[in-house]
Amino acid sequence: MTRLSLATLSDLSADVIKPAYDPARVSVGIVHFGPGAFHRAHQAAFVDALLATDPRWGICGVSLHSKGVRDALTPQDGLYTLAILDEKIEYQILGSMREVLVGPEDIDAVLERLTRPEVQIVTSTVTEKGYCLDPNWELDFAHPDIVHDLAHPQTPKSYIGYVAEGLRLRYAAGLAPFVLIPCDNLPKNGHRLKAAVVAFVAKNDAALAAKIEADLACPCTMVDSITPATDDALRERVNAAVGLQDAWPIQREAFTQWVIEEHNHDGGPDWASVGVILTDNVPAYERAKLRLLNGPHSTIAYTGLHKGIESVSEAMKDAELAQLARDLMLSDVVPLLEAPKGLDLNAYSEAILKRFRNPAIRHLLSQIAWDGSQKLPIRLLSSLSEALEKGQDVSRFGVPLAAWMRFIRAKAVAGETITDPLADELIALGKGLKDELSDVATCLAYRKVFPEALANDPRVIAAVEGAYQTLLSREQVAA
Ligand code: CS2
Repeated sequence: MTRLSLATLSDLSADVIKPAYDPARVSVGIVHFGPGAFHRAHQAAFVDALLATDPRWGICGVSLHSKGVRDALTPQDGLYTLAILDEKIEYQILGSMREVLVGPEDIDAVLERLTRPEVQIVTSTVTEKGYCLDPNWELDFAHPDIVHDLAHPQTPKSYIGYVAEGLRLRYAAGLAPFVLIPCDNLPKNGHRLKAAVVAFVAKNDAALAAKIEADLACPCTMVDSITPATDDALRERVNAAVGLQDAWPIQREAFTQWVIEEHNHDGGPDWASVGVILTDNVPAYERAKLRLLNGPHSTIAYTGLHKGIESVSEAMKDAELAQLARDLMLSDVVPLLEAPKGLDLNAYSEAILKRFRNPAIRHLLSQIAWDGSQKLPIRLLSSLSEALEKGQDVSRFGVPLAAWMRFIRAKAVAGETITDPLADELIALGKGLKDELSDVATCLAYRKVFPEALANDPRVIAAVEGAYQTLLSREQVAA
């Protein structure tokens, strides 16, 4: 089968949506760290729409660890297929990713891109752990990559190290800083990223840190689109539909949302023209999304895996899990939130539940279960703390927490590992559990996930113990 590329664009099946511009004439104006599935399905699609009228915003993707994206996309001239799998199925070729670099192999090239005058925006989807923050959301100076980058700032490994060195070089060249737009599911992502960069730079150069503090625009964002990882089934389906071979197509639902805090960027892209919401109230959107979508997502992931269920839409067919997700949203979380202007949180929750039921998408619970130590505090524990403050009943919050504890235990017993930056410690924790109620205290004492005040609250202990007991009894029945 012929490979997708600029030269073969005209061989695509007739109903495939093609770029509305000539990708060869696009210049790179954005450097993006972490060109994984989410970025390529979400931000790269907004940029693709932008390129139809403004060719300055092509993306240079930078992978910090793996070569896979570069190796797949370079022979395709950066082109790939976005499969939109929903009530309507659509295949669209995106051309916004103009090149892909691999940090460890191309440090100089990455730094060169960051110091081009026409590169005005740096974005990231490096996941929660890529920001190298500690549990207080401050830069973790003990993180091995940060230790390395402070000692060798000109050959960075971390995202923070690249941004810091890029900014230093820009100031040295008399250029204005780029606008830095983080796109990860992290509350107040812009504020936290900027604080981390300033703290990093301050270690070596206080004057430069002060300049960055004063000049750098680093808006907060909320990003949303369900994007399951690519598998062979998707590759086969896409190749058959588009009529060319694509080594790394991407899939997502039709819904996509990007909210960016208003910020100064003279001559920047007209984001609003492609449907990006610019607002001064990102926190309200971000809290609603993290707690009403991601919190229930993680809840369904751990409870669903415990029941032997594989995907979100299957889990939503399980009456108990569907009810759990709905009750958590509508009864426990909605009362804690302030709605962004014009958004009805009950309708928003119902729309999320409908997205979870989307039968055209197979979103694996095992994928959502990745990085639980990073996700649970953001998605669930923040709501739990506020529910405690308000004196709300917190028993339902015990269910995902207990299920996560059993997930770790199951992996440890099976001799498997988990995808989590704290995997080794968590597997050791799992091995030490005894399959009895005392496990709850052992897990709640794990300070990298559970803050002391929360872990010692009798209402939390009771909620988690109650849920844990139920899971243990089910396992006994199943055995
Ligand atoms: C999911 C998210 O994998 C996960 O943890 O909860 O990737 C989720 O699908 C997106 O945030 C939706 O916008």
